[in-house]
Amino acid sequence: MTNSENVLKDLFVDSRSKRNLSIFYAFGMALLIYQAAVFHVFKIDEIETKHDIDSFELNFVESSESVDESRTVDDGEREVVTYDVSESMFQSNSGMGLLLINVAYGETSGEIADPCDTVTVDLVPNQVPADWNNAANVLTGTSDNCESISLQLMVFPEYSGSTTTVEGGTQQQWIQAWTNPDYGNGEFELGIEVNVNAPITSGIPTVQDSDEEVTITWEAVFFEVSVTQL
Ligand SMILES: [Ca+2]
Ligand SMILES: [Ca+2]
Repeated sequence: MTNSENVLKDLFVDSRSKRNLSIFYAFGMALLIYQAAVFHVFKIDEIETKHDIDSFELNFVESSESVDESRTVDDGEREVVTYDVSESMFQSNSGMGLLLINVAYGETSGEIADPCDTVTVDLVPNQVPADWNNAANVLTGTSDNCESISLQLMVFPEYSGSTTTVEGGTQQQWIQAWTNPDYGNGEFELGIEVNVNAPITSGIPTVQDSDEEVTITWEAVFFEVSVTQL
């Protein structure tokens, strides 16, 4: 008989060991009952705490800065125009929600029956803090019928402008979460490319279409957040 077998035999045969085992089981049961009680109390506590969580309504009031700029781009060329939002906008608002860009053009050659040129624009993702990967972004666009092109960049993460209800935290914490002067603060870069579509009369030396003038409107949409406890 090995030592370990001896131990097992002793444990079950020896009456003192049997008593020890009974004490052990009793203690184990007591522990289980205690744990169940603690769990029950904790759950009740947790449920009560849930009723104590504050709810807040977030409201956003928007205001914008708008800037126009015209640029003549030669046929086959790509130019980059830049835009810095005024620092005062960051100081007087909670944050910048989004950037809207409109690019308009016509046919300015003055030639009869000169078709609209092809204009392609792209907002260059760069180091300006913004929600560059947001699915709602429209960073490129093209037009060949003189209709204007609209782009959109979501700037402040998760900003939608809609009134929302949130739970937990404090009023001050929610104001802080929605106050940040960094998003949108920097130099945006818009690439503009023009490819002319010449009139059919362009074989005549005096008839030329070699460029197009585009007008870019930058609109930086800011918001002021207000937080109301419900
Ligand atoms: Ca043209
Ligand atoms: Ca043109």
